[in-house]
Amino acid sequence: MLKITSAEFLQGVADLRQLPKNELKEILFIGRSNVGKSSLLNKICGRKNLARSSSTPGKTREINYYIINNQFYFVDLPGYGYAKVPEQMRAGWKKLIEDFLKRGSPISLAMQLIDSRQEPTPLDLMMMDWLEYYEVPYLLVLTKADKLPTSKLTKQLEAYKDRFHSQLTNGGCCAGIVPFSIVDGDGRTELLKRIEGHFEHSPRRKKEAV
Ligand SMILES: Nc1nc2c(ncn2[C@@H]2O[C@H](COP(=O)(O)OP(=O)(O)OP(=O)(O)O)[C@@H](O)[C@H]2O)c(=O)[nH]1
Ligand SMILES: [Mg+2]
Repeated sequence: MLKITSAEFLQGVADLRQLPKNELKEILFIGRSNVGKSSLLNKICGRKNLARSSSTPGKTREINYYIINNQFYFVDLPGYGYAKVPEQMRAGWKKLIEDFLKRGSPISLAMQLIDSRQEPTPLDLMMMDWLEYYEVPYLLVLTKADKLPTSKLTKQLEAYKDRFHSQLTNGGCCAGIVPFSIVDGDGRTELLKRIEGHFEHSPRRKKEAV
């Protein structure tokens, strides 16, 4: 299993011209505001305040690069779906994220986070469509799993598996669905194993937008 020995914030990117010069493999973290992205990053790195987590949604505005073990990047994408964000900013977000995904090869795996108590939002579904289109392997991570009783969590997992059956099979890009909780650490080992597994895959090819 992957062991994280060092994790440092490297830089925030608001424009793709600012991407780190040193191109290393990337693991992406994607999800709507407040879904628990920063908390998950901190938990899997075993750090308290690597990524700022807060109860105020919409804090993360840039693509944040963290360098892990001096070998690869964890990339925290800006949260979406925050109601108070002006329309112009929303359009900017879309372009930034789509251009980011288009780059192809460095992305090894994406974690698409969804609150385990909720259905995917239209923006979550759009994100998943992009990941499928750009052929990015991804995991659906159901966050805040501690907030559901075990029986409900099991049901929710089954519902997600049914709903995203075609993405999970037949050449779809979804590599699995993993419940996660920062409270009991559920899912941490699984994610570390999956990350390690995906580093061994060959790079993706670049694809043009339609
Ligand atoms: N109970 C519980 N609370 C969680 C969990 N993960 C995150 N939270 C809480 O959810 C809130 C939002 O978490 P963040 O990690 O800041 O969410 P984010 O997705 O980074 O949000 P933005 O950066 O604003 O987009 C915080 O109050 C966290 O403490 C979890 O697994 N269980
Ligand atoms: Mg955050």
